[in-house]
Amino acid sequence: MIKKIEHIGIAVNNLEEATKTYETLLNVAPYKTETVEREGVKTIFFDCGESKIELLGATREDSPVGKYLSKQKEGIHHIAFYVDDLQAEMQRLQKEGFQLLSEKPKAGADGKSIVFLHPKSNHGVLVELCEDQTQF
Ligand code: CMX
Repeated sequence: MIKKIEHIGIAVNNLEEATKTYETLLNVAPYKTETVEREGVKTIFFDCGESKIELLGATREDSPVGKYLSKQKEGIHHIAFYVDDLQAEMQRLQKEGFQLLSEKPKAGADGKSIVFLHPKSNHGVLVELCEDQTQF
């Protein structure tokens, strides 16, 4: 079951500048910085009530965020939903015809197991499903 919006991912060209902007906007300092080499991304997390804001900067041009920034302007890159049972949600959505971008959950940033759904399945929005990391 989907429980809440866990975070909104925002792709930015300059992480340092964007961090200052969001620090001022949210009036809070980031609680975490993490690089996920496999995804070619550096992330900065801000607490935002029940949800979080994740700033995403590319560490490689050929990474998903690098490609996104080369094709589109910076902005909202994905919405992440927190689920209580990732495997069950994956099976449910696959049966419903959604395109999952990996067969198994992967280790994501901020201690989460994650799976993405292709934006074409969701009317142009890249969706992430996540749960607290249980493996890896
Ligand atoms: N939001 C909405 N649309 C997107 C998108 C995004 N974030 N990224 C790509 N697209 C669109 C493109 O504009 C393009 O649309 P058109 O066909 O209309 O031009 C289409 O998707 C391209 O799809 P594709 O050819 O299948 O694939 P790409 O090589 O562009 O890759 C995607 C797109 C979503 C499959 C890839 O980015 C991916 O696997 N993402 C999941 C992993 C990820 O994003 N990791 C970074 C975040 C990690 C983290 O949060 O820690």
